[in-house]
Amino acid sequence: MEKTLVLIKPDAFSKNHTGDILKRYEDEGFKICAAKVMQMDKKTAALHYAEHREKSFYNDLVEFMTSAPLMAVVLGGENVIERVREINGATNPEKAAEGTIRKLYAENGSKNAVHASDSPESAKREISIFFSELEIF
Ligand code: FUP
Repeated sequence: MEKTLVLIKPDAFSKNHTGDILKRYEDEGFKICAAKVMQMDKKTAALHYAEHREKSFYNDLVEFMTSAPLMAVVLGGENVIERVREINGATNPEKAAEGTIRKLYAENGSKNAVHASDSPESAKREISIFFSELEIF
């Protein structure tokens, strides 16, 4: 079964949108294969966002992602990587399609409610940052 990593980011998690967001994924038929509430440390955030290290928004991004608890989730199902990114919507909520999670819950292009892996390679790498094999069902 294809798997992807979703993060329900500190903005959405602190505003109690987690249940609504998980319901959207479950309603699409995707399975929750792993889940945990955690607060990312700087090291974990640096690993997860390694590809953005040189970007102007990197320090603010790490600051935000480590500022408060979030939920890390592994979702499984057919075409889950592509489908979850469609359900989440564009990075910037102003550009996100109606009904997408980011349109509904994101504050802006940084505090944007959710993360989802963008390719099979990213999914494998990102899942291994947050979960051990034994924690994934
Ligand atoms: P996405 O794949 O939609 O999560 O977006 P990116 O990989 O391009 O960006 C990852 C994260 O960096 C975003 F979720 C939020 C943050 N970001 C900013 O804070 N400012 C930007 O201009 C672009 C991205």
